[in-house]
Amino acid sequence: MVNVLLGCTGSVATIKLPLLLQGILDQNETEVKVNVVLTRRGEHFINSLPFSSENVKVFTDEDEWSSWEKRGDPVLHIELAKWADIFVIAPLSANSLAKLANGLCDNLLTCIARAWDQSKPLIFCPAMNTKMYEHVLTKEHIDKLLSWGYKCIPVIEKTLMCGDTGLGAMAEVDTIVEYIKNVIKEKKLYKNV
Ligand code: PCO
Repeated sequence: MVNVLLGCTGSVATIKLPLLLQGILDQNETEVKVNVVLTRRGEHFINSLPFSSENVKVFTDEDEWSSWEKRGDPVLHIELAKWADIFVIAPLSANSLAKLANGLCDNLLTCIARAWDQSKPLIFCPAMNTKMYEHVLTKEHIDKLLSWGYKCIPVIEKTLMCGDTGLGAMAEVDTIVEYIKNVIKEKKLYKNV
C-alpha cells in the first residue's frame, strides 16, 4: 500500500485533476490510496468532486480549521504530512511555487509542504503563463526546491488557456503518472531491502 498526497493549486491546469487521479489509481501492481489537497484557488477549477471514494479523499483549507477545536485534536496538515509516502504537487502555480521556495505556509497545502519530511519524495509540476515562467524568479524558485532534493517534472510548450503559446503548460498527465509509478516502484524496492 502506498499513500499518495496529490496537491493542486491555483493554475488552470488543475482542470486535469480527474485524469491525473484516474491515472494514479489505475496502476494495478500496488494498491494506492490518494488524498487530494486543493488550495482555495485550486478549488475554483473543480466543479464537483465526483471522485471521492474509499481510496480517495479530498481536503480543502476549510477542513484544516473545522477539524481542530481544542487541545488534543489532530492538526490536519501534520496528520497528512505524516500519512503520505509521496507528495505530488500538480499543478504548482507561480504563486504557490514562490511560497514554497520562501517557506511560507498560509494554507493547508503549503503547511503540509513546510512540515514535509524531506527524506520522502516530493514531486512538483509547475504550470503558469509563459511570461511568468520566463521571469527570472521562476528558475530561482525551482532551483531552490531542487536543492532540497525535490523533483521537478518540467513544463512543456503549448498554446495556453490565455491564448499565448510557449513554455508554461503542465507536463502531460501520462508523463506525471509514469513518473509517480516509477517512484512507487523504487519505494517498494527500498522497503523490501
Ligand atoms: C495560462 N496559464 C495556463 C497554465 C498552464 N496551462 C496548462 C495547459 C492546460 C490545458 O492543456 C490548462 C492543462 O494549458 O497547463 O495555461 C495563462 S495565464
